[in-house]
Amino acid sequence: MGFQFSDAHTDQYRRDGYCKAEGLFSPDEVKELGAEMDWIIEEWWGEESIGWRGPWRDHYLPDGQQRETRAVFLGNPQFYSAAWGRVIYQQSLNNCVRALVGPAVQWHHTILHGKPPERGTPFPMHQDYPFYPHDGPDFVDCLVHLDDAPLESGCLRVVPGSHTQGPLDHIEGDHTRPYLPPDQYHPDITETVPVPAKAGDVIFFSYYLIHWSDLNHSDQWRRSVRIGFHNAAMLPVGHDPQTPYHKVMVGGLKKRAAETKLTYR
Ligand SMILES: O=C(O)CCC(=O)C(=O)O
Repeated sequence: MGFQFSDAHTDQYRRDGYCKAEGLFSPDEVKELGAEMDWIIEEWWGEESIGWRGPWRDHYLPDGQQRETRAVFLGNPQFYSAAWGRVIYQQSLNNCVRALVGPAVQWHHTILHGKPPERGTPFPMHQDYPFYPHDGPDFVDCLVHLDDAPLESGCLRVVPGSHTQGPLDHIEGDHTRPYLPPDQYHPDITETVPVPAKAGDVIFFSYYLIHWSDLNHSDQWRRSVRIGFHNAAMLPVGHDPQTPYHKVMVGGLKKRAAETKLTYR
């Protein structure tokens, strides 16, 4: 029968902006996906990264350690592994996503955030909205855990209910990844709730939810993969309505809005 999403999950998502589906991926699925992700990293990933760049590092890391963090970010694993392609259509994941954002759903992105042991990068407080702004609220990020993510591994931390504020002003620019102004939003002054997880768990969160995560202090990797989906009626902000928006449908049918009809040329 597989994993069942309950009303309690959807109620929490609407109220708090997030919920966790425990064991949504079986141990066998996690094993296959984890092994294929490791293969992709080994085969394709070449660049040592410190993680997100920007002045936020001065506010989240001790003196002298601002550039000592490490991260593996890898986008679009479905370009290299069929198992990762199948994930975006996986029935139990799909059922949850449709319960949260509606029956017609488009896949938007898949990206690995790998935090190595001891110095896996933190993420500053932010919403995901400024990274991929769309014209509505029904955009859900799904954090698929390939490893256990206890507190000390730098698990996700959230501000419950913060999604109701909609998009907030972030510090943005060529010099930084978007982050919330630390004089208003910072772990020292803003109460957050940790959401530890086990391998196979998926945390669903609204792209309006304020969240962050700390350094990985543990001696284990913390690999999680964020998969973004949105209601198919939503378009990226600034999109030319005459141009079709080609993103993969993973649930239901996409209605045509202002776009012109397709023509063979
Ligand atoms: O999983 C984490 O450590 C944080 C990830 C995050 O901030 C994001 O996916 O936007």
